[in-house]
Amino acid sequence: MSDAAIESLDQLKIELPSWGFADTGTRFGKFLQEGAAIDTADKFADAGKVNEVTACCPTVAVHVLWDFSESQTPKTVAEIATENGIRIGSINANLFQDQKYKLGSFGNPDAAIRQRALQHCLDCIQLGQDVDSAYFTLWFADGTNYPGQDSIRERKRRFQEGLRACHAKLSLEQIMLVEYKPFEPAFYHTDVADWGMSYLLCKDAGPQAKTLVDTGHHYMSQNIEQIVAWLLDEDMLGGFHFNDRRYADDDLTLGSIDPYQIFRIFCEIHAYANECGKYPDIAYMVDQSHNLKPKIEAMIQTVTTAQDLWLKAALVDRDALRGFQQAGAIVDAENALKSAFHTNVHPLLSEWRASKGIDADPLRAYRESGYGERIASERAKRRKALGIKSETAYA
Ligand code: AFD
Ligand code: MN
Ligand code: MN
Repeated sequence: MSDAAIESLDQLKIELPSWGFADTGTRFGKFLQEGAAIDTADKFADAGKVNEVTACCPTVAVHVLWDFSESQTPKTVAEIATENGIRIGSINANLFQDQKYKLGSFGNPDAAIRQRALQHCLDCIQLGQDVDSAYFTLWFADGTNYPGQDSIRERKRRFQEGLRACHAKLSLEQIMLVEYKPFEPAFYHTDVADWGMSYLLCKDAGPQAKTLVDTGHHYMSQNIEQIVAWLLDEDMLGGFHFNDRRYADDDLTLGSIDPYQIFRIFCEIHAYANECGKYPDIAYMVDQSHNLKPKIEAMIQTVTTAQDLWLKAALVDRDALRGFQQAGAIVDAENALKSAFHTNVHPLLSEWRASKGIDADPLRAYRESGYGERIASERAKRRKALGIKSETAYA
């Protein structure tokens, strides 16, 4: 059982978000970190370091407006990633920052703005083809803030039109991920608010469109593993954005609030693999951008927590569980999960890490490398030389 569990860790390739290494913040401001990445090369270097100490993060997700500039060709950016031992993963469109998107992007009542948003997406899809990216990820901030502001049904149809046009541009190698989120920044209705809306829009767009489950994008009481199970069973689970939340979409590190929920989500993945004989081909991506924790340490913490919970879920005795379920032996069935969840998997993780030639404790290895101190000093000098001022709290 434990050999198979260790082997299954090779399935868990975790994509890192470029934006998680730069100074970001909440709508109330930013707390700047000296070691935060200044440019894309820094972000890729940091992602490369996390991959070096964890051996399970070969790709980095990029945000087109933040990671690509006129001065760099996509190929150049892809080469910078390769130089750091990683590859570009998902291409994330940015349909929420530009002033023109005030009333939405694909959902905007103005056809000219919808066309601009679509063109941005078509450019992103082309960019993905230029850098051999497998995933094109869409998250929409679209929605309304007041009853009566716009027609909910008309906006739905605008999204169907825009997503069909995106899907038509995809190469055979690309998958389009449509992420849902119940609210924020729209506060009356969000156009793609739950898994059902994403599922419907993806089915309508075409066979290469799948739903992206951001683990922070659910109301407090929602059963996320049930959503994952349904999407898996319909072959519509495109992947995850990993983070945690206590109240809303807080982008806290995975498992920091509710590790048992992530364990139960991973149980659905392992149960699927146990039944189908292979793991689903989905994207496991981190989506966090921390204000308080040191960014690289927070990323290592998220990745190692995901591996820990994945291994625990792999240890559930599924044959015994099926027997308990058939027999209606509820206590035994629940205990089959709980005993796996309470198993200390550090020895198994150490065995896997030894097989990859890395330290059993990635965070310790990172701290002992002195990388954090080096980049803090080097980037502080660069910020000064570039005249990058520390921003006010309400930037
Ligand atoms: C925000 C959004 C969403 C998106 C992420 C990266 O809520 O999760 O995936 O930014 O653009 O967290
Ligand atoms: Mn997300
Ligand atoms: Mn989010």
